[in-house]
Amino acid sequence: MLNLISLKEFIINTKKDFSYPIDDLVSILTHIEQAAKSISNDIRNAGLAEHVLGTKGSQNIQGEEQQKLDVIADLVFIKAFENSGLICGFASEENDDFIAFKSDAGKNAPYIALFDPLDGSSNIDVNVSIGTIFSVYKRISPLGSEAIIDDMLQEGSKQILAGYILYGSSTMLVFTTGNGVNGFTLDTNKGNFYLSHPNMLMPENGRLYAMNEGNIKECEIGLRDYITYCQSRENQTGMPYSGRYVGSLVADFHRNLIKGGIYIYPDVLSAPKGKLRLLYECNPLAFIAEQAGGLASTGRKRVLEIKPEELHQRVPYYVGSKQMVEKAMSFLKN
Ligand code: FDP
Repeated sequence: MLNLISLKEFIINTKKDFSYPIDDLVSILTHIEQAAKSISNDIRNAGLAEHVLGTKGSQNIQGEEQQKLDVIADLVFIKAFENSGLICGFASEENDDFIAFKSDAGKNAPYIALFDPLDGSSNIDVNVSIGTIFSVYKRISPLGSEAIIDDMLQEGSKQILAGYILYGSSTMLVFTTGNGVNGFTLDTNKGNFYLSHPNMLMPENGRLYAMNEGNIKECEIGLRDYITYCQSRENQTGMPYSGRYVGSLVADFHRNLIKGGIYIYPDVLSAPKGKLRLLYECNPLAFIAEQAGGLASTGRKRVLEIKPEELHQRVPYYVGSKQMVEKAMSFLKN
């Protein structure tokens, strides 16, 4: 039996790497861990419980149909944080506006959290991998007051913690605090996450590309040329790359993190600014990608440098192995 290191042991052992109070990091991750276990449990038993599968009959602010599990996961995270004394404000793609926790514990909390509670929700009902994406920032409003919109609209480069939970063939928690990336697997018998993927590094190059190619005719010419290059023998492997698209960003990202590859969601006619949300999806995974040696770009600009203008802002997204993202960018016209 391996000598397993639990999530908590790992954080305490590496506390020198975190520039904020270590107790805060342990507590925030413990809250996320507890919530993730509860959501993972709901997902694993989804087909057997009436309240879990299917649509909720409502839409989020972006006009997307909400699944029951989207709403359940959102509430689980809000509840986890509202009286934690750690998080003063919470925003997610499921709510129109951010939530400022109004209790004394909320007003005196030093951090804010941004969540995509359940990413890849169109895969929920068909038993395909889905995920949660999160990021944490230090608040900029004064302690003792309610969180404000400026707390939420910070550049991704200011994240102090970002990660995801992948509800795949096993449940994994992967995160960074700015000192590399580590992955933990949920031991369902013990109910704990243990270090399974230490110091994750994304291969510099790869032969997998992930994109919804149904949109290819609606993309700019440079991207069409890049996909043709991927499918040709002109690339560094001398063989066509393999197309792999789960349609759950977390799952596609995780595979590329381990095997090398690129994920692309460009601006298309039906989504002129791209589909993915800067705050809840692109920034956290960009932080992880860069910490693992990869890159994240809009195709023209480093994602982590964008100053957000609104909560639900979308951007085109190219993320993955460094050389693949650079190559894709070289095909795009300025
Ligand atoms: P979903 O709409 O199912 O929640 O941003 C969300 C996302 O999934 C990503 O996880 C996924 O990569 C992408 O959208 C899928 O979009 P398409 O169906 O347009 O390919």
